[in-house]
Amino acid sequence: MTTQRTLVLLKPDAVRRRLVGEIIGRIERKAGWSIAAMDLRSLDRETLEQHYGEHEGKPFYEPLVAFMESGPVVALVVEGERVIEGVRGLAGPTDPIAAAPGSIRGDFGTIVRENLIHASDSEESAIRELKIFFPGLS
Ligand code: RTP
Ligand code: MG
Repeated sequence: MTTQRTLVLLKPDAVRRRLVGEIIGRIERKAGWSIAAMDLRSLDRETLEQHYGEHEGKPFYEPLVAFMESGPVVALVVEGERVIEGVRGLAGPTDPIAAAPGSIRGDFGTIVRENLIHASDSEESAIRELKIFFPGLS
């Protein structure tokens, strides 16, 4: 057993398009996973700079931060067996055009920036991101 925790963000497009229930439903239906924490919140620039620091200086960085500030997100901690890899699989590739039907981005994504969901991409990222978004979680 490799029980893990991952940070999931349902991005502002998911909230605006009322896809929160649909996406959380897909996560909940995965056997053995559970939601350890969840809330709707607006992200400030400082939090986003920390979260997306690896992309600073790239051409898509400023539009990405502006998009993530454009409305509330739903932040979740999802827990379970190999959940880091698992939620990335449910989400599909970054670019919705490349994402297969059946994945969240493949079914609902429009453009690469507005791709509905963030999920930590490794154990190291999960630990770093959970500290930013849920510092009180034991
Ligand atoms: P995320 O970090 O949000 O879970 O997405 P990811 O790992 O699949 O993709 P990443 O490369 O980390 O990029 C972070 C987010 O930036 C936006 N993006 N826009 N070429 C572009 O316009 C571009 N490339 C990336 C997307 O919102 C992507 O999810
Ligand atoms: Mg990423």
